[in-house]
Amino acid sequence: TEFMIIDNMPVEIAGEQNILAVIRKGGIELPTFCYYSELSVYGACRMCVVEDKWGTIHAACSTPPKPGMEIRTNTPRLRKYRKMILELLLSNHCRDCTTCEKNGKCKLQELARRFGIKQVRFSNTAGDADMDTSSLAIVRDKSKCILCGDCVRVCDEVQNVGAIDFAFRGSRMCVSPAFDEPIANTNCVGCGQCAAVCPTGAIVVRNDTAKLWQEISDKDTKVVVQIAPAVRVGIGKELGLGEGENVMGRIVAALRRMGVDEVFDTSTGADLTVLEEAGEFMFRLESGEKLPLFTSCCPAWVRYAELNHPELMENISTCRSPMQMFAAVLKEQYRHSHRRVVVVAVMPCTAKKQEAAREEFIEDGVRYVDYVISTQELIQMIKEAGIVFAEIEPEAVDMPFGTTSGAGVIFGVTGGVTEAVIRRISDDKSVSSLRAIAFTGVRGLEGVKETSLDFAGREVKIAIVSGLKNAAQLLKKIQKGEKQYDFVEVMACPGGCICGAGQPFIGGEGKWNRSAGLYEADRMSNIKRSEENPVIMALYGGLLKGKVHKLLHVDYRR
Ligand code: HC1
Ligand code: SF4
Repeated sequence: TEFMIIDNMPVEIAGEQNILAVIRKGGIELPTFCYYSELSVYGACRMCVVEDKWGTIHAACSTPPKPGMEIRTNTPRLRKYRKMILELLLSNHCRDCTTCEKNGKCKLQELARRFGIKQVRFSNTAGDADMDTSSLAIVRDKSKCILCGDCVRVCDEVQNVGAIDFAFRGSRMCVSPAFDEPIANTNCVGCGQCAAVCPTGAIVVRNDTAKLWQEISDKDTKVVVQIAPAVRVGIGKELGLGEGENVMGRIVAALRRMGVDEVFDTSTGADLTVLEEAGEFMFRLESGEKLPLFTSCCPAWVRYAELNHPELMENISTCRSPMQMFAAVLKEQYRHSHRRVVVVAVMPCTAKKQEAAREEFIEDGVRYVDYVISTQELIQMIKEAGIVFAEIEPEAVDMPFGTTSGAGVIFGVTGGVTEAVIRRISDDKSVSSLRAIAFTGVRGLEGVKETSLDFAGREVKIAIVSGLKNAAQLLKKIQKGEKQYDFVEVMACPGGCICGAGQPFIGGEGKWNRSAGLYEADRMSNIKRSEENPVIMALYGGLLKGKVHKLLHVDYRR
């Protein structure tokens, strides 16, 4: 084993790319604005500077570890240097912290507090707010940007979109879409990953909570809420519980206290999606047409395909996303309600806000999904209402759509849709077959997975990708003929919905807890297969009769 010395303590080097990673492993929370292990190293913010034994200063993020290296992370010089950087950043940054969307979660605010910045020695050159509110998913304010470039790199390196980049030089430098267009007019897909990594309030998730409070307080409005699979394992940590803990029952209870009228689980909608998508898949396998079939539940992926691969649109499943299927069912169910009915979706996702506003999902001027609230927004509402989440008693969702299957719940993690569809189409309905499916390679948070299965005497090939860059690379191989698949699951966010940009941000290992939380929910569910969910059968025999196409499918090519 090889070691380096960090603040007089030996720390093992185990393949880390830079000393920053070794230092953090050694238990020192070195500050940075621009470092994420998933992104390329930019080395712009200089907050992670350290000293070697000769007093030379290095940026830890871009210095490779060497055995025997001696590093100090906290010397008078380094403290002075970091304070200087923070003061320079603050001198050019608006300080309306109390009214900022990022208040309490801003890294600049956090580090200013941590390093005890009590005054800024430079004059304030911050301009006025410079807002771009054109997107339904994200809001940009250039005046809060510290030029760390995290958003630029995630959009390009992880999502292969490149909607934003650095523009101008020197003091005019900023991050902007090409030609300073509003972001909504670009190829942005609304995935929100830029907001997830932004350390300040320069890019945030759009906040729609005020409108929802308004609806809740309106006595003539019936507020019906559906909760996405991934939310239950993403919300707990910030409300005093464990990362990845399934707190669905508490969410339901909290929403009721807030005053909503009915609460349901989007996993029920996912069960509908499984039946429709599996049916569509079997039909295409038989006809041999429009293969591979691409999944359609992720709206950022659908948008990406529309913008970059119009030729693939006929391969994308015609199934509406579970959120939209369920919303259509709910609107149909309450069609004759004497009160105005609004459907609210609590989602781990920012792109769902855009999906809800698509013209395909508006009928007679009314949306199927009236409001999409991110997990983070729900956290804010719970806090605003003064609900002590960790102490609230869990409650069950409402009837008549109160049952879900484990297959529907695992939609929230990459590979979940595929596993649910395989459960549906495999002939062997035994418990051992169920277990075997879990070990075919569908599980795990890797960005690209492959599996195959026997169906009606032929080998069916499947790919599962998350992160649009991974999707783009796979598409290239498919189009070049290097790879051939029958079914491809795509989720825009790396890891799937559990890592959606509407969730509290987790870098690193926490996502495994969220994934484990959903698989545990599946294990604990006494219905494993979507077709065994009694609600679904009742729907096909009742409300959906003659309306399956109208309520559950969509043609994105209109
Ligand atoms: Fe998802 Fe889906 S799984 S897209 O990741 O298919 O957002 O959680 O709700 O619609 O069910 C998100 C999650 C979610 C849909 C389902
Ligand atoms: Fe890029 Fe996604 Fe941000 Fe749009 S929302 S700018 S696609 S990272």
